[in-house]
Amino acid sequence: MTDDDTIRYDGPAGGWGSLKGIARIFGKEWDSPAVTETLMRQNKPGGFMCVSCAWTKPADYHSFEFCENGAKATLWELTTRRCTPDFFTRYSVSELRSWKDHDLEQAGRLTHPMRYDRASDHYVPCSWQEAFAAIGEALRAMAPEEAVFYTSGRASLETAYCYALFARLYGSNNLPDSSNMCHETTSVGLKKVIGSSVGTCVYQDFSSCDAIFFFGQNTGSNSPRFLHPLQAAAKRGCRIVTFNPVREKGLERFVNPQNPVEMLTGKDTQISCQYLQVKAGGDIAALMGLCKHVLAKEDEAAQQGRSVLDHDFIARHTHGFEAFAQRVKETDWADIERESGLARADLEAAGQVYVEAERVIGIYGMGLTQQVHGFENIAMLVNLLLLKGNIGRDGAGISPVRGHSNVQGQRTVGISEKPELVPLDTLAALYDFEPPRQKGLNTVEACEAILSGKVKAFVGLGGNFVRAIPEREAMEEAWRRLKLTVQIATKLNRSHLINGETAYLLPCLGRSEEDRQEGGPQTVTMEDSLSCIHGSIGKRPPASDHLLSELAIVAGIAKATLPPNPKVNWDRWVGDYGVVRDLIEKTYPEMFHDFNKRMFTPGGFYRGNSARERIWKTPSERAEFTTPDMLSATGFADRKGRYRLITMRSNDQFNTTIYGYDDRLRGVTGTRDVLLIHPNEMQALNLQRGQIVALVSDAEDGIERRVDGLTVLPFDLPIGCVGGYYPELNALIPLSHHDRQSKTPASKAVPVRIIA
Ligand SMILES: Nc1nc2c(c(=O)[nH]1)N[C@H]1C(S)=C(S)[C@@H](COP(=O)(O)OP(=O)(O)OC[C@H]3O[C@@H](n4cnc5c(=O)[nH]c(N)nc54)[C@H](O)[C@@H]3O)O[C@H]1N2
Ligand SMILES: Nc1nc2c(c(=O)[nH]1)N[C@H]1C(S)=C(S)[C@@H](COP(=O)(O)OP(=O)(O)OC[C@H]3O[C@@H](n4cnc5c(=O)[nH]c(N)nc54)[C@H](O)[C@@H]3O)O[C@H]1N2
Ligand SMILES: [Mo]
Repeated sequence: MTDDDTIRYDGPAGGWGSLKGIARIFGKEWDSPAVTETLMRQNKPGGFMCVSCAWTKPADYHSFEFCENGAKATLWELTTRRCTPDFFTRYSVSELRSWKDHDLEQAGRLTHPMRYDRASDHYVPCSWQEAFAAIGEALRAMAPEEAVFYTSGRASLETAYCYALFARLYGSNNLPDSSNMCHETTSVGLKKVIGSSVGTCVYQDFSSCDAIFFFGQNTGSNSPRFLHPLQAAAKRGCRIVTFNPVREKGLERFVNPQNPVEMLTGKDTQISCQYLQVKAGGDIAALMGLCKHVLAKEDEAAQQGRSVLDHDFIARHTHGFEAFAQRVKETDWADIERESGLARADLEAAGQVYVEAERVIGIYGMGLTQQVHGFENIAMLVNLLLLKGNIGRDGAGISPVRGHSNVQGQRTVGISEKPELVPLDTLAALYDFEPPRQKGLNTVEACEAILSGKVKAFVGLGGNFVRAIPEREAMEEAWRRLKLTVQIATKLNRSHLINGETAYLLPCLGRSEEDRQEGGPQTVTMEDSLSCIHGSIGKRPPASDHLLSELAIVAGIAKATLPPNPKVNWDRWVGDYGVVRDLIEKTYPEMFHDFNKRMFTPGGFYRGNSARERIWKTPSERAEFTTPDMLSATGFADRKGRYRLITMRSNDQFNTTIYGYDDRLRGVTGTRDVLLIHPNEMQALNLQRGQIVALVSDAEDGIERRVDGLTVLPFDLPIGCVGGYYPELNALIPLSHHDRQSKTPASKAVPVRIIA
């Protein structure tokens, strides 16, 4: 077999395929006036902000400022299907556990607050008051550190602020969030090396950069609107160099579905000028190779009295250069080639793009963050940028592409287990209480504490925690021992079917829906990946008359749990979210001044970033060069029969929400239970296309982890790497397999063996 036998998609990203992709899933629902009206308002000032990705919402928006996957996310929320009390009478919770993720959410929008009745194993309807009272009573009966308050990255700034405040008034910093499985490596890593936990780029930087170095982010599926500025950059000659084990369509070729000429002629734009299929976990080595080339060129230039490096920047703004340069020089090309899986000539060619470019942006996603040495991955990308002063000036910078639509913002307004990141003294003064000062639990620590029995209650503000985390089997078993589980959600998912002793499922409004309170229809706000804050107004009629807003649900639980406090007026806050925005402004005056006035600024208002101003909030007050002790980011040794499993997202999913069974842009159709592997590896293992195999964990910790029923498909991946889908394969990931610094689960290189 050869590369030619691999499955793939021959069209470009975007184009007609993206429109067909929507129509295939939603059929007639796609074509109703209500849907068209809602999509027209998506991502525009005065409209509502997409619930899909966190890519920025520019001021110069398109007439349809949405993409294939944004439309899918909106339609998924607007569905006409309803998951009513009748549904729960028909199916027991045990029965529902055998359903697929897709079918659970296809039951439609949740309509009533429900209580789990253990005796009958069914969910039964209850009143909001009953639910709040029972939750409050259970929380009051335990110590604050025994409860965990999880957030998935969709909830608004207003809700997130109130939720974090509630947890702290209750006495807990146990505020893990989806970011802990995602860009926590960024929050911890960038903070450490440049003193800012978020990216430094703004939208305009993409119009003036000369080169973009792109690591482990799948734009075509996960943030398709970002393809527009990338296409514009490529067209004006900006050179894009991509490092990814998978040849992702959007980073190769793109047809802009907003452009009638491109659509009719099928003319696509080549996005990447070089595409390097680095091994999973091979980026530290690849970046070492790039830096080695830059330093070699610097030596050559120095002999002619010129320089490649920005010596002035390095001297005035950085720390640790000498040690780093020494390490780069000592590192052998042979080791770099082996660990990255890339040829020296290719790395030198890519390094030359960096040498020649005046303004460079570094972009990355889960390919760098979800690794055991994820911190070193990010620190190496920062090292590369620092060599030529590519942080803190126009057209340059580091730009992590965030996941959920408000995941970055939630951290900004207090969702954090780390007390040092929260202005606790300000909160203490504003609300007249003594906030907890001890560190809370992040996602991995919360899982450990649930396994050990230290944690007794879990409240989930959105998300699908049990499905998204590693170590599925042990976690599901431990989950049942919890005293209280509360899930605030729009749609049914697997986490709602594994319940503690007392369990409630509380349905909330979606972002596209009108949120009418005492003070009239409400606005909510979110922060995008480029640190811009936007107002969002839902206009659709709510899916059911029994829904409450997320903020009202948080307030209901808080009131039932906490003693009265004259400084904390939940009813007033629920009645008018503008009051909550005033409180956010009082808590964070630098970022949120004139919050209510500025929230509809076209393109959002920028909350500022010290590193962009070259103010480095690190202990050395400089940007840090990091000298890593390893070239492989995997954290495990290679050996015969051991593969690096990449858990991937398809084009038909949003995290654990599965819209359909195709991954159009990769040529996978009709199933998600697959093992993707290079044809040469198949031959070596004597595997046939279509054969059914199992994967087992190869983590050497004595724990058996296994997933059966995977169909072998030949796929263009580096030797030694295999691919499959998240969340189906999460049972294979040990809880201990995470970034050493931030504890982000290392889902992009999991040690596995193939059982034929
Ligand atoms: N439609 C859609 N949009 C989404 C989501 C979704 O599920 N569906 N999820 C949202 C969320 S929460 C997030 S966090 C983002 C995720 O968006 P991304 O950051 O794009 O995450 P993934 O798709 O998991 O993987 C990213 C890429 O990393 C590559 N990769 C794997 N291992 C390595 C490696 O070792 N090195 C390098 N260089 N690359 C590697 C994979 O091939 C893949 O192309 O998207 C958000 N947007
Ligand atoms: N193996 C592996 N595991 C991973 C990853 C990976 O790449 N590989 N990625 C990780 C990443 S990056 C992330 S972010 C996590 C995702 O983890 P989560 O954020 O916990 O999961 P989601 O799938 O986004 O949550 C989907 C559910 O959210 C609820 N929901 C949808 N909209 C709303 C709303 O408006 N309000 C409320 N209250 N609920 C709503 C619905 O009930 C839906 O079922 O998974 C992580 N897990
Ligand atoms: Mo994420």
